[in-house]
Amino acid sequence: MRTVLSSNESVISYICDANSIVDDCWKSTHSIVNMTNFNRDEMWNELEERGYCVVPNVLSIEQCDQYITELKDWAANQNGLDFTHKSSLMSLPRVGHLETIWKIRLQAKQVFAALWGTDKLVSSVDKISMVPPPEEGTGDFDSGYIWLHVDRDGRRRGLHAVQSGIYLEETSLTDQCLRVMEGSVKFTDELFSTHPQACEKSKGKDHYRLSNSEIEWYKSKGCVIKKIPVPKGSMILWDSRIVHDNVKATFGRPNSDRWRFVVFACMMPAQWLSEEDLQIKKYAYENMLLTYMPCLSAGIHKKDPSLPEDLYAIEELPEIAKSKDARQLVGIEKYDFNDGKPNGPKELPKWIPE
Ligand SMILES: O=C(O)CCC(=O)C(=O)O
Repeated sequence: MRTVLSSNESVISYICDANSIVDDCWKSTHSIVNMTNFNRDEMWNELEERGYCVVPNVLSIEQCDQYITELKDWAANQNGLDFTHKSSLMSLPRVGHLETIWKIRLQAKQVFAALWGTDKLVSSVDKISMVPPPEEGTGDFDSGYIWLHVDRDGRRRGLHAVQSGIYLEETSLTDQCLRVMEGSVKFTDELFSTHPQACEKSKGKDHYRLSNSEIEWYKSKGCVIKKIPVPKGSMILWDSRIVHDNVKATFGRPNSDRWRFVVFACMMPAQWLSEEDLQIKKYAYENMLLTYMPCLSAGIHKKDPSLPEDLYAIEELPEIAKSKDARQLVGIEKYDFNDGKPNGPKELPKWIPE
């Protein structure tokens, strides 16, 4: 059964059927099965307690298969496309503007709308993860590489951003998974307050890679490292204070023909967008660049110098990226904040004083 999204002003609930999920290895590992009647409060409870939550059935199996076909067709026509990367994130210029990625991003908006209580949102146009089975050539299996990080400038305080991954393929524990330190969301402000060098290093970056001793520090707070397997068509939301990375497929895994397809999106209330953010987003859109924080100090991903100069995912913006809905999500088409519909939280998140 498909997810049914019903909305009234403040609460949107998810009704899902756990029987539609074939591989059941995820059932015992986290609380997704209890999330029939999933609603906004539940999402926030999970985000506050664990730092992440899993929303099943955002895309149907048929939609996922269609999008996978489109992405594989696109990839088959790219000369010199290299799928291997230490972090398995594809930062090919313009890749976030592929028509398929826009379709997925626009569908994911409903989940963020439920979360924030408004559909007036701005989004990142982020990297994607598209990883062929290492069994079929690259041999790029989990080798113990760890890149645990927070996507956070250490001067931020409290909740600022909720990130997400939209999964076109099922992911079980031996496939390439998101990995988190559960509960770490509660300690990241303290980490940066008590580790001034870490705070300094993270300044203006919204990305901070933890040292081994900082990982131990989170462990001493009771945070446990955990992989998050998910069913096909689901979405993982995470608070950017959570410590996370991803872990490649395990050698000898049962699903030896399984690809990884994840589209990343971070969406936040559009009324938090400043004039400065808007100028950054306009520049990024006009140049088809990849972005991360969509507001509250919007950020553009730097070009990966290891990529060939002339390799672009697409030549021109697809029509869908020029639609009103897409332009609103980018922030360059204004929402009507006086239409009587909810605008979401107004109060701006906090920063430490300069
Ligand atoms: O690939 C993943 O699941 C995690 C990606 C990640 O760490 C990020 O987007 O910050």
